[in-house]
Amino acid sequence: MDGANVMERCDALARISEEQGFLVRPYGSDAMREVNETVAGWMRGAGMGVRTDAIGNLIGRYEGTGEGTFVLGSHLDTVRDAGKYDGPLGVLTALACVERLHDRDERLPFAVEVAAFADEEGLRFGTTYLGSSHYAGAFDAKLLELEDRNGVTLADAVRTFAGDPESLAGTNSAPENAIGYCEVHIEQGPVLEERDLPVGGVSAITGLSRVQAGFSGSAGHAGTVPMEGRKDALCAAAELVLEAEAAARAEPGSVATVGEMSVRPGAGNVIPGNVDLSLDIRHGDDEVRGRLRDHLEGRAGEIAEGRGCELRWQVRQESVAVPADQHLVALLSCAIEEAGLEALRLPSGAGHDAAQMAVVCPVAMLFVRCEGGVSHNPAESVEEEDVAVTIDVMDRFLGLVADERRGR
Ligand code: HGY
Ligand code: MN
Ligand code: MN
Repeated sequence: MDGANVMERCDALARISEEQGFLVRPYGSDAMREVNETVAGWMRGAGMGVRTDAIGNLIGRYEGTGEGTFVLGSHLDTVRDAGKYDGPLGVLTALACVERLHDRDERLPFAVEVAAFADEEGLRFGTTYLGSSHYAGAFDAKLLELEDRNGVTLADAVRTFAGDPESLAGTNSAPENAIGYCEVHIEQGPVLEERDLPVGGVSAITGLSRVQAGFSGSAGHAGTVPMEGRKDALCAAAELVLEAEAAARAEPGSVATVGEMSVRPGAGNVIPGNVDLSLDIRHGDDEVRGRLRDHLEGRAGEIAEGRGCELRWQVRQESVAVPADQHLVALLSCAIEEAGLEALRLPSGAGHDAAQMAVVCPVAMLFVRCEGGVSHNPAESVEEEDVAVTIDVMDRFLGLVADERRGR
């Protein structure tokens, strides 16, 4: 299994989309079902046992000779108009490592599981880490009542796609004896390209808050209602968008993004009466992120009041910043150096399932250079030789973990 095969498989999965013309694979979609079936076939071909859990994560297991399980993986869901590699590259390079073991007829002193998580991006329900939160035993039952844009609850989506939603909280599908998790992921940033390095170890994963905000004002005739006294919900939302940008610019290391907005009733000659918008707030320090979130909630209230609108503010989900496990990162750095490369460590501004997996075991991540740092965009691209290096480093990394388990 080499870089070319992984690239071909990324191409194959990228052709499985819920909509024509661009790549989008939301939780619970037919496209997700189809990629799970496709990857399950590849897992079986690598001598793995395959199962899916109650939220729809696909899990392949390659037995070892001793106690314990090392988990690799990433997610198979995507954002809207996605690239080919965010998620699938991590699952497929993990599978490539198992295929190498299988081809060598080698068994490690622990089992290897490849977890292909069913929802990390949260495109459908505005949450994040849904799949890995159940796998790791941290699923929040309150999320079950969240509705997608068609009014379908997460509970119903789980029931249709995978299993019993009531069974998700308080249970996990991870192996009892997980000894560690390591996720390969495109960097989604410019650092490795700037340093001319194919891979790098991740030092920490940012914390993030996902908020659903909304303003309701008064819809009205665009031609007859004077500017004075309007309760224009879109102007209120626009003020908050710029406020979020200004506040994040003023707070070093923070980012704030409004990625989604819906305007109702949505007619050119009607003053918008109702607007919903998403707000994504991140920082490596949870305290700073909390202060920024609360500041923006306060400003949103002032904006609403000043414009005679009502404010809706719902924190959909938050995840704390997670440092990588120092020992695992040290082993990963050894593997990178054994491959003849500088072992750079860099923080992740993106969230990853590894942040959720830290609930259940020590975690590490290996970033792969991606062109221009571009991601969440169909222009996302990686070099085949960087993928080959990635598989080689991960193969070495598993060997180092195995040597440790054997007491070498
Ligand atoms: O939003 C993120 O950071 C990740 O792509 N889910
Ligand atoms: Mn991702
Ligand atoms: Mn992503």
